Amino acid sequence: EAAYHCWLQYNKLDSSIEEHYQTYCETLVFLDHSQIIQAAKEELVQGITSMIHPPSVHAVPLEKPSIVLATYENNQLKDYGINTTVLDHLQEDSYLIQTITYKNHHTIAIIGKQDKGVLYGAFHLLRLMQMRENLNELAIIENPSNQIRMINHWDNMDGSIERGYSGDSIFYKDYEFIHDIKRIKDYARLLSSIGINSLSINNVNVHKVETNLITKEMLPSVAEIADIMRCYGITTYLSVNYASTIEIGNLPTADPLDKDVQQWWIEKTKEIYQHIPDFGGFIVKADSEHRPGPFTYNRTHADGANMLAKALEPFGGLVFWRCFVYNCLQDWRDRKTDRARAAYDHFKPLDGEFMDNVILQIKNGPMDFQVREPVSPLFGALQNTNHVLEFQVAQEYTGQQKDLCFLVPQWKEVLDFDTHAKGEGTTIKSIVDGSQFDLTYSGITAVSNIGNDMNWTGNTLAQANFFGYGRLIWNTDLTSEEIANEWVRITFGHDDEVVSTITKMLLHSWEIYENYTAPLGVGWMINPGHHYGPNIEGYEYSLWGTYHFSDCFGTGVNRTIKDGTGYTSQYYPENTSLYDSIETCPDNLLLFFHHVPYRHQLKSGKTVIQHIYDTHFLGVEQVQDMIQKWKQLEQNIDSYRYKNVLDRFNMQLENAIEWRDCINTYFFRHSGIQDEHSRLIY
Ligand code: BDP
Repeated sequence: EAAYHCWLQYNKLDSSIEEHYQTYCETLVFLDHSQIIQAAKEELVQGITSMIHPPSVHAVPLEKPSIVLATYENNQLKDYGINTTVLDHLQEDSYLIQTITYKNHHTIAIIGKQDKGVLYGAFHLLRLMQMRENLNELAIIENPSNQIRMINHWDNMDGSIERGYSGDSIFYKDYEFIHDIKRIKDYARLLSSIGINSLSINNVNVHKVETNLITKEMLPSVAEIADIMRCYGITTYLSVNYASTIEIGNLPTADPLDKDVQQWWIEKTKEIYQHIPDFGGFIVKADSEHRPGPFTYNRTHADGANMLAKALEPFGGLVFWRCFVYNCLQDWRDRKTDRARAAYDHFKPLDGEFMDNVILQIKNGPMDFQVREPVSPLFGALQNTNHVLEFQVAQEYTGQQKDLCFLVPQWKEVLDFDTHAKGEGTTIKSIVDGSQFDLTYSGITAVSNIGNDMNWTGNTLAQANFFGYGRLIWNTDLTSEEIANEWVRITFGHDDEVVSTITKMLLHSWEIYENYTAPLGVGWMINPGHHYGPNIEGYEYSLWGTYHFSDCFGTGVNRTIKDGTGYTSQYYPENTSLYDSIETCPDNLLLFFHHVPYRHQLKSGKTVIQHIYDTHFLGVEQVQDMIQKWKQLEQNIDSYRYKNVLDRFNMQLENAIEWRDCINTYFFRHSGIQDEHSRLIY
């Protein structure tokens, strides 16, 4: 089924283009050997066979047109006259693709700095062919923007996935490993085709059963997954329970300064590396949402993280320590305990106290993957601690892969945001790629959106988020348009109407989703627990710290310095004043930073209340419009994918209508202000 293959479609080419590609594709020459190069070989053979016809494969240079693949220190490259010195200063995952003449024959050379680069280059060439590009004058140098390009699974061993919207886990079922080697291998192919090089395979909320993943009973099965991932250049990680010493170690404590605790982790880590010699390390969610952590022992998060880092250090392992630490039992009447402040308040004072193999993992915003949030002020504030940015590819708060919400434009806004940490131009992307503060480890990670549904992502169009995430973090300068267009073409083919309709849908979908959900950056207003659909006051009087403070006079959260929570002071002065002043605060974040009367006038010229009404009516119309446009594609898309998406759109419409009606009615009745177009009645 086309849906299963996602963007690795490799459909038969038209004869005109086939002729052009055929010259090169008759012959493949692999000058080096490794497991990873073997994967590149399999992929090229598979791709070329199904697009054109089976190539012949060789291990020595041949005097005829060919595709030649090697790592850059291979001596035979001299004969080909290729200068590979540009790779000297590039990252280990970099590669070249060049069209050259070798003994009078047109040849395409794919040269990786290491074997991983060869594999990435092979996928790149296949993508060029899927895109129908001309191959005659290729001169490509690729060097990833980010060193760590990771995906975190939130899979549980019972088979469920926390915040999973595409079926169950591909790794576990009924507290056992599934051992579905074929599917895991296909997953690895998808991951490496977009440059992902790190994978954690279990939920950050590590419950009783998953705590056992680091025991001798289960490590062989973890190793089996790691073995597959390794062939695709992907390092495997596990989320661990901070209190493992108590849960499975028979110790009375998890105090990070306790000698027995330290020793237990040293032994345990040794054991893990016996099973998986290139094991990546641990992901840790500690002292967050009822997970255990060092606070219990009056220790800091640096104490906790460093204790694990010491155990991993001899093996080159890493600790990803999450900064999603806040009090989820806070007293909502105390407006000074603003949840948005929490990550910065906890971790900024510890900057510089972490070992070098600890990487702090920071969500893009200060709250929790809402449709609109400002950027976390920890970026730019941490200057002496390795860290990565965390996105959520799973659409927990953005429609749960029923509603269409292409998140690349949102991620781009985050990456392009200027923190001003070292003056103008200190963008988030230049911080998380490690260059601004010269970090040893840096990059981007994200919560996975895949499951065992036939099409991996529930809504087939949600494949675009998976693909887009990988492509964007590999090259943070790609535009949303480029990524969307590329994905549509290689996934659905080159029919003009299909390409233009789906590309436009993707590019507008975030804005559309925002239109009918929580307005102006205020967030939440979502059903507690499962987080789908509206519930305006669902969290308003709970302890989770996520409020909008709407009453009959106004709405929004006052996070200003003068009389609010003071959150705005966590930014560098340029952004503090931007957000602190109601005059300069951007409309789309107004209610995140300010409490305003309903008749407050936005920069758009509209009042807040009229903006709410208008966007909510508009959002529903936009969904209706997408459905109409989708229906026009029926003849041009295979029936599975057509129907899969149409079903989701119908659910989205129902959802959008419910949001519109709940939000508009709520604000109408609270404010008593009529819609200018009289669309509301009591
Ligand atoms: C929230 C999810 C929750 C996760 C938590 C986390 O609702 O299920 O456990 O984030 O990131 O978005 O740890």
